[in-house]
Amino acid sequence: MSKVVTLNEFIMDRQADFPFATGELSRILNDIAVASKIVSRDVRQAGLVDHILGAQGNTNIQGEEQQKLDVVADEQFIKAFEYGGEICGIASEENDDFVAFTSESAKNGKYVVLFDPLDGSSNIDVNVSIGTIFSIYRRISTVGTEATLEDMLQSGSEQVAAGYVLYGSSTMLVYTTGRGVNGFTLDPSIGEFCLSHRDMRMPETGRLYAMNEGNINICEEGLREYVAYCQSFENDKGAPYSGRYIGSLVADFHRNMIKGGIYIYPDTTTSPEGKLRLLYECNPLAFIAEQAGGIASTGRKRVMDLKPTRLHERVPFYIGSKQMVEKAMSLLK
Ligand code: P6P
Repeated sequence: MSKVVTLNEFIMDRQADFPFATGELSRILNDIAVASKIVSRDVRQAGLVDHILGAQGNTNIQGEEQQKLDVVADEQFIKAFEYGGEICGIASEENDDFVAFTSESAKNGKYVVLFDPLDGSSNIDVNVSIGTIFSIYRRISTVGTEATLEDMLQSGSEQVAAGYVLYGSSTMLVYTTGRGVNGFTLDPSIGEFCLSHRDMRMPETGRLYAMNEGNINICEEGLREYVAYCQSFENDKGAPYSGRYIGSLVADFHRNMIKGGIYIYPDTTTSPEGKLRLLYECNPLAFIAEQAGGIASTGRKRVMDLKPTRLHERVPFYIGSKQMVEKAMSLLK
């Protein structure tokens, strides 16, 4: 039986992977891990504790009804970042504007974190897996001052680390610092994230496609052609693919990381920019996908090349196994 490697041990062993300074990534990822354990505890009690279940009664900037757990998770991560000492500011799906921390300690932080604290939260009440997605950048503004909007609007190619937490049948934390992707499973009996998926690689191809086909008549013709290809006997497998759409991005993405597949959320006539947010959903997953050998595109452009102009801007999203995304893109052209 091999030795259990905890997240902290792994990061310390790989300190050289994060060239900016020893210990900084450890502290940031540790802050994320601690907040994730708290959110995992709350998610697993959601059905029991009435202060958690159900809607908060507000709507966020996305116009989406905020679930109580959204707010709890958002507050947990912001608290972890604000007092962790490395982060000078954050942007979150749940907050209309970015947050520049004001303490002297935080203003000396060298990094910003953009995150979706609980993506797929509409699934909470039906007990379907949900997730946290995060993206870490070095700040552009001067250390010792308050974070600026410019710090938040960086291209995905500038990310120094990115990851997700999946609150599924087990709670997993998966991250990259640009040197491969590694996955850790929370062992509740010891409260530690333990290395369970070393050097994750996304299969080059697969036969699972994830898309809300309710959009099939309001998306572009090329995508309809691709879905027909997936469903035909004349595709690269000689048999129809399987449709698998959980309606929870992190769960759909993680499945494709393991089994191979493609996730598509296109632009439609009703949502011309698509639905998913560039900064804290598409860019972090794009970093992970590329590090694992996959592709992340808007259907025409590499997601991580885009220059963001707004905190909550949305983009069409095609992400997954290299050959599957390339095939979809070829039909879009
Ligand atoms: P639809 C959840 O709100 C989310 O952002 C992703 O997690 C998920 O893949 C998608 O939206 C589901 O959207 O329009 O298919 O319900």
